[in-house]
Amino acid sequence: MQTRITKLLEIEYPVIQGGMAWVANAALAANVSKAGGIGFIGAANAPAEWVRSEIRRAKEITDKPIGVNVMLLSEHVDEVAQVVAEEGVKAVTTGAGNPAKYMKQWKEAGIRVIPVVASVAMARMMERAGADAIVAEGMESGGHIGEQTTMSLLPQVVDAVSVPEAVQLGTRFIVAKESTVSQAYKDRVIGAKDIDSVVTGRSTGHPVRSLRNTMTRQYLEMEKNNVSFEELEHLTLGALRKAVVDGDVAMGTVMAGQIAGMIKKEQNCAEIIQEIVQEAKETIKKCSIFAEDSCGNEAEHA
Ligand code: TUI
Repeated sequence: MQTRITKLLEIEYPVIQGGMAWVANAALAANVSKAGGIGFIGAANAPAEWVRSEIRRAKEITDKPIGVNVMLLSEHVDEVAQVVAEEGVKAVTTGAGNPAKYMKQWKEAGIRVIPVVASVAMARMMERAGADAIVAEGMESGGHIGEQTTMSLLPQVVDAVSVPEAVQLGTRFIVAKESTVSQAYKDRVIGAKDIDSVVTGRSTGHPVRSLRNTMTRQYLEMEKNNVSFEELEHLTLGALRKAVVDGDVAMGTVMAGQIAGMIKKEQNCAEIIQEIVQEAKETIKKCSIFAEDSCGNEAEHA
């Protein structure tokens, strides 16, 4: 299954694993890459030396290309950017900001730069700044989100830029067998219904999607009552770690996309990727049948 993305990243299948904070460590990233996609270590707010050691750990597990997701709001972002360039990875994805400042440094180190964007304007800006590809992320995603749905964002980004666009999965890989998140977190994702997905923080300008729990109920109530930014911050400080590491899914932040409602079981990274590829192949086959018009002639632009 060759696409511009598989060629760019020298991978087997066009499947990118989202660089989820606390979740996407060397074990998850390396196993996604081993299975033919490309795994990304989520640097999130971690210190640069943690990122260095995770890159090295991932390279011990697999020779396949791996990447790092750089979260641009991190206080360690300059050091993380440097470590990524020093250690050498196949690709960098970025989130929660504009990575233009690091583009030259990464490209000189031979790294493919793939900004994650939530708007057409940012996609255009990133192409001009030299991005090799773009991930368009809709507001159904877990974690820090923009305003557009994937359904409207993606075709507009496709029309606006000529660099390749990629499909990225996060939530599905949270429940991978190789994912080291707490069992309580995985169980919440697997048990989630459509309406369990909520967005907190709209009033602060940093909207975050997660699964409804005691914390989100308190948070939304506080937002309704115009409680100060500091008090809201206090409620969620360290809360993702609480859910991922300690398994506190009542007071922790259980970040997940709306797609959690469709995720029913734990699977190996290889099983997840094979299933997606199989379904994609079947869809492509169906599309090619529909590409013939009612007279059985092939459509011109099939
Ligand atoms: O970054 C993500 N998802 C994330 S980051 C994260 S850690 C965090 N938690 C709470 C608050 C802030 C960060 C958890 N999940 N996805 C990619 C993404 N990037 N979504 C939206 C954006 C984005 C937003 C604004 C990209 C660029 C942007 O530009 C702002 C600017 O600088 O103009």
